[in-house]
Amino acid sequence: MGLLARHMLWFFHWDAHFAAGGLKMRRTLLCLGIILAVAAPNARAAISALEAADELIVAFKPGISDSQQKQFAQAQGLEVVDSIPGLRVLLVKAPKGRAGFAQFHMMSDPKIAKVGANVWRDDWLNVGGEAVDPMSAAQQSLKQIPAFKPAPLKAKAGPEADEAQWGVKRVNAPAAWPTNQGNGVKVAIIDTGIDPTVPDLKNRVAGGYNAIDEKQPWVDDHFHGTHCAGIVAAELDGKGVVGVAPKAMLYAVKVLTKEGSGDMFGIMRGIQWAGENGMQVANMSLGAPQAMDLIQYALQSAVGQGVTFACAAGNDAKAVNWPAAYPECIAVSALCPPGVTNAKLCPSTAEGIATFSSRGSQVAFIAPGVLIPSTVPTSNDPTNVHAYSGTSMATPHVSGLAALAVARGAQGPDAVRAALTAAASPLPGLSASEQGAGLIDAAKLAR
Ligand SMILES: [Ca+2]
Repeated sequence: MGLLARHMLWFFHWDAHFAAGGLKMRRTLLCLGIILAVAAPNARAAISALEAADELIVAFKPGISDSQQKQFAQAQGLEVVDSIPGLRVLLVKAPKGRAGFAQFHMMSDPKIAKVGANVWRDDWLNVGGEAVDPMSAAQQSLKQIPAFKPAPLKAKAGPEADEAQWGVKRVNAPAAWPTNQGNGVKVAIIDTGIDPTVPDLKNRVAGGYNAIDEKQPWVDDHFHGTHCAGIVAAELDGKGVVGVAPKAMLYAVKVLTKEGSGDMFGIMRGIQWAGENGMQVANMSLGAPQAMDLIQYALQSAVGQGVTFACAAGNDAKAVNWPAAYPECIAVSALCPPGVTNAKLCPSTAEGIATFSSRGSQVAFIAPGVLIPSTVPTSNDPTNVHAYSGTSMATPHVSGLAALAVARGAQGPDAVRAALTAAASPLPGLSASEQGAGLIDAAKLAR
């Protein structure tokens, strides 16, 4: 396979339904699969699969100037399509059928740090056909969980009790809020964008960037990024939902299209943007079950610039996916709600890891990831709140907790990871590969 190695990016959740007779699950699988760039919304996406395979990402070593990079590419017969100057990365196109040769030739060149295919992946979407029940029914079911006693609210009890969802309560975020709400911490959501018109997000979204096409808006035209954003920092206002760090500032870094598709170059450019623009935390609820060295290359740069990355472990119930498996990421597995049983997702009443959650030695923490209500665009749910399940939903809990750690004074990814580890405790009955250091208690991140 070599150059044409087929990676699979996942991006994966379940849509929760509470039918009159009981809990029903609709499984929604979004998987960015084999290269098939069909009906995609931008120019690069519109190119054919064969042409996509001819795109290469070339990372140059330090000291090679922009003009030297371009001269080098042209000398190889490569057309420069785009660039990430801060990373010394060019996106180039090889003549048809010549990409493999060009890659092989450049790999041994002393000017080159890394070179690889710019793999574009389309998703495929497998959605069940049931109508969505009102969210109030879901809320009601969650309130009836017998084994779960939420932490007492120390401030503004009342509206918050309904606003704080089970995941936010399970990490004890309300106990931190009287002294720490993540005030002003910059959190990038590297995803499908964020819908800033959602009431719970409109004062929380401070900006954004479209890494797929810099001239296009970063507004979410899917829902996944908006859902992750709400788990981090939805407004504490007595309405809708509330995030773990409700005074953090959100930045939408759009690297995936309205279909949930994306290419390696766009994801790298989004990561680099986070580093160059002072993001303190970045949420990456996306990944693939194969290593992606070029994405790690971008992560290393951004981590060096002070960004803490929380990354979803994956939803294939197997080994931890990438980039979560890289040491630059804090990998997060998905926790079931206590007392809720579901044959597919959470077969035991004992609090445990979700069946779908990937696991392994790289898992740093476990966080709530089943039946997580959060913000969505009106097009997804007219109430602007909907429940989904996945390590995609677990990860933003940890991003929010990381924002609390930053607000409390942790500076840089190592300090943030240490603060989160100190605030975590293992859950009984779960192995280290399932939960890492365990569940983080936000009360220990209070100021
Ligand atoms: Ca709210």
